[in-house]
Amino acid sequence: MRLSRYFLPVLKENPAEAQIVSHRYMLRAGMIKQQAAGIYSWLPLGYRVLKRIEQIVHEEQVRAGHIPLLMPTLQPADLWRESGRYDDYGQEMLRIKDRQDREMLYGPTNEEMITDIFRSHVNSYKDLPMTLYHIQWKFRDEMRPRFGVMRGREFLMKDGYNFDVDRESALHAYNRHMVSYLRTYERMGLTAIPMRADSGPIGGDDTHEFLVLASTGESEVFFDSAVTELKLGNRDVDYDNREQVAAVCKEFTTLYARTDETHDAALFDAIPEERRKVARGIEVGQIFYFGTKYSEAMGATVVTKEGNKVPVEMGSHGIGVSRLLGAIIEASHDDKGIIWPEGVTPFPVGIVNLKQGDGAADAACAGLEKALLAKGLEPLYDDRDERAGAKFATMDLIGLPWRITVGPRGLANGVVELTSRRTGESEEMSPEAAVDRIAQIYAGV
Ligand code: 5CA
Repeated sequence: MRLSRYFLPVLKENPAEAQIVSHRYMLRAGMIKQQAAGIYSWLPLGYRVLKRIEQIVHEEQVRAGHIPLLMPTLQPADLWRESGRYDDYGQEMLRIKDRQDREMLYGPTNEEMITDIFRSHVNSYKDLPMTLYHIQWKFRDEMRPRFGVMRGREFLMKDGYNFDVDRESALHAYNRHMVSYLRTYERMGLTAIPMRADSGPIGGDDTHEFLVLASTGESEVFFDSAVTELKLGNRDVDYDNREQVAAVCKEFTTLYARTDETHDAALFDAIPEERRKVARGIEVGQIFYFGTKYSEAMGATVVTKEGNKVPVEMGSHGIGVSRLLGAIIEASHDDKGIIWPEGVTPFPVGIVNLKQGDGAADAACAGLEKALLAKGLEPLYDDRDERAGAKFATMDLIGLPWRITVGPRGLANGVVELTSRRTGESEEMSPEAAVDRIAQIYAGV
């Protein structure tokens, strides 16, 4: 993509309405535009990151054996009357009437609708286990939408729902989600700690929230600092192997880590003092096991192997897809701008032409662009007729992890400069070597 032809409306000034760094940088980097309180347009750069995050979420859900589908944003009120949540949900639910005076709502979550789909088509243990998920816009009329996409009213969520014949299988589905989430967040360059939490309006006994530590987080959290050292890494997890999946969950949930809702001072005080941490965190996901809460209310049953008709066991599992952009920026930035982890960056590399209009520099940039594209890596090429300083400032603000700088002086010696956004370190090399290095870096992402 050439910057002269792109739509990247960067702002020079800090927007007054942004109180936290991620919101400020998302506005300044031209990623989003507010259309109403808590409702945003996703401008091209923001949209690219959103799609990257969605892609990672999809890949890890499919890897865990979960099946994508798509449910609508608008739902009939009658479904929610069946579960009793139409009245319980209160003012957070946006209620709408269509021209026939039928009561509808903009879905804040989809337990009722997925249970309806299930009961219409499935009735035997032979079709289980089954986990269906979608990535779809939700609406919650939050009392205080704030911090940009972090607490929106309209926001993108991945929500998945497991259906199992018995409690043990449903707990395996819960564990499977936990492991798939750990992998998902790690691929985005995040450490998200599963913490025992409260189930709120979704209901159920077992629930964990995934928290990214950040001083601007909305939740107060209490944990053993050793929990931040745990990494899933590249280990090969067989999602059908219940013991193996349970062992990973045990590893990640044994050390003390809780939100303020479930905090237990006595247990916390038992941790060695130097490892006892109180901090703030951003909730980027939550998993729930609630058994037969919805299936009983809505008549979703299956016939077991023994021939008994039982309500199906369920849980639901959410990832805050749009919120993740804010969380990643909170965790990865400096005073010049965003620093995208390679896994989610909108473009893998930027090319800065120091002397637009210089024959050799223009040709070298075009050559780099072509060579990178041939390797499936689309660069953002700053081909504007601007000062070098302005070009560097834009690249630093939008946070591409790598930059190739091309100028007549270097080219006279056969070299360009490759710079890491994170460390600021630069290295001179031939254009071919720079392309190979970038390809190598992204081969493992
Ligand atoms: N049905 C369940 C799981 S599928 C559910 O709705 N869970 S939730 O309420 O915890 O939401 C899932 C995730 O969506 C949260 O962990 C959070 O990351 C994100 N989320 C919730 N509310 C908002 C909001 N107002 N703005 C942005 N993201 C949000």
